[in-house]
Amino acid sequence: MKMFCYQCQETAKGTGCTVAGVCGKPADVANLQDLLIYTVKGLSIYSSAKRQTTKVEVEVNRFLLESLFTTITNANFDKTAIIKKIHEGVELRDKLKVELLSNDITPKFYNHDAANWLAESDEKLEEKAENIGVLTTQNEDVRSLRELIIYGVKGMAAYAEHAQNLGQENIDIYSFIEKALLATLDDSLTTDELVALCMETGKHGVDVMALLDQANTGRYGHPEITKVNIGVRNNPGILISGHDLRDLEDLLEQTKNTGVDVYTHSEMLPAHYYPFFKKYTNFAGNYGNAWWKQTTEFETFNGPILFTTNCLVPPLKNATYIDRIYTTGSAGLAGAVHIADRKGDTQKDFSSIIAQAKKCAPPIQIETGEIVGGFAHNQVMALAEPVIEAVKSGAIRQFVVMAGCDGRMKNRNYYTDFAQNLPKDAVILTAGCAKYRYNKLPLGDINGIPRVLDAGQCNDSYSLAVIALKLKEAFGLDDINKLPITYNIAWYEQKAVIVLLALLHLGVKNIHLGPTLPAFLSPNVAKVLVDAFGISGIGTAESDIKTFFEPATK
Ligand code: FSO
Ligand code: SF4
Repeated sequence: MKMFCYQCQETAKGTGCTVAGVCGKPADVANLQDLLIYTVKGLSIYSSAKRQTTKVEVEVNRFLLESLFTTITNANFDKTAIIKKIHEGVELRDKLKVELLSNDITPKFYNHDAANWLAESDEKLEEKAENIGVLTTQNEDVRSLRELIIYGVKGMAAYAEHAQNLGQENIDIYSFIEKALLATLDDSLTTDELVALCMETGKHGVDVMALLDQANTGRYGHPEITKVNIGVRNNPGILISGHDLRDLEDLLEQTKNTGVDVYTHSEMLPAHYYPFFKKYTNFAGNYGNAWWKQTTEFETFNGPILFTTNCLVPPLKNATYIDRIYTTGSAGLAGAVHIADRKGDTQKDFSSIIAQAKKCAPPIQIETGEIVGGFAHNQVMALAEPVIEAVKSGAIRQFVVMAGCDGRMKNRNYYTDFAQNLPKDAVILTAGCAKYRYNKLPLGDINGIPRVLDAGQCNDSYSLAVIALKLKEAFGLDDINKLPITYNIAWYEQKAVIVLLALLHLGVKNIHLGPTLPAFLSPNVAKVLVDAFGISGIGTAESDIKTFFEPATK
């Protein structure tokens, strides 16, 4: 076994990647990512102790988030960048250690290896990386719960980083991340205590998504119903992917009047729904589909592609676009140019991307038409009256939340079949890249309300929760589960884990999770989730539609 990773839905054989990642992550990078997590745990030993009495340095907070985000599936494949981060983390840890110990503060776990190991050389570092991974926790239930917490915290860090980039912070999120990471070093915790911590992770998941929602809408306005063009224009273009809206803002500012158009890919599509970005006349539309189709879509795009976050797929051997890939923030790929972070509140410098774009041919058209979206909480609530009326009159029988992620596996055709065959009086609520499985189908509308309501990116699942809570109020119900809403969620990586934990925290029951249940759930932990929350997997589209709609047809 060269590595062990089972953090995403596409993990090898549904049990774990042990030789190389199905995602393209080589064993050495996987092990170094484990060591980066270990480094953040070591840093947290000191930063959490300091945080109890005083403010912690901005660079420590930034490091916490960036490092966790860097290890999310499909974010960073650059070994050199990860090694650099580990050194940076050990240095930050040792600085805090000297400071605290000189003030006679000896934090809990100060004698743990994570608090003291030394990164003597890159070679030693790789050796170390092989010995601190997931499997060092022997008990499979404890391991399962520890990893569930870590993956939740990774998702939390991703959302907190986007908010941080927009100048919004919540110190409680940093404290909780540290607490959660330290809990995974604590052999005295019982499985019950770890389950409780998973639920607490969900609570902070709600908080971080609320924070990001506030940061996004505060700066860019509330998403509104928008038609997004999926064809192309005649100018050269830059394709921007990932989730970071601040990066998009900088790029649009710098491409203004340059003759270069900007297109969104995958999870950047919902940026079109924000009023702020509509003033950019070179913001041309959305090109392509969900992340995993990039290996063909980047060939025909012709221009540079900027990754602000995951999901990045390492280009295939015969790919022609590697020299057109740029990464920034937590994203990284060996061989691609990495655009440095902004200093303070200044813009990032995207001039090299724009210069390359000018020399490229315009994108080749692969689709024509429009997608409609922008149904985040504010917009849906503006339509509350007709929506409530449609439910009361029976025109809308049920909502189905189909938020989450898309992925490569063939069995995800289930979601297209499911959407296509839903009864005509059902409306889909969605967020995240899962929508690409059905957002171009002619599903029509009910009394003018589209049958696919897209709230935005995966973090905008928060919007769906807000909508559910408001509908609960409007219908005078005492339980969110009494609403005519079914949850059929598709997951892929760790942001979906925090979204799931957040929904559980909000009391949502009977969520169907597919296309397969996480490999990191041990049978006992899975049983806890089934017993307490009624979580289940999926069947066939036909049988699930029958089950979901049975109570209403009886
Ligand atoms: Fe998708 Fe990738 Fe947004 Fe994820 S592009 S899979 S859950 O990064 O974060 O929905
Ligand atoms: Fe495997 Fe997923 Fe981990 Fe990649 S992220 S190594 S595919 S489990």
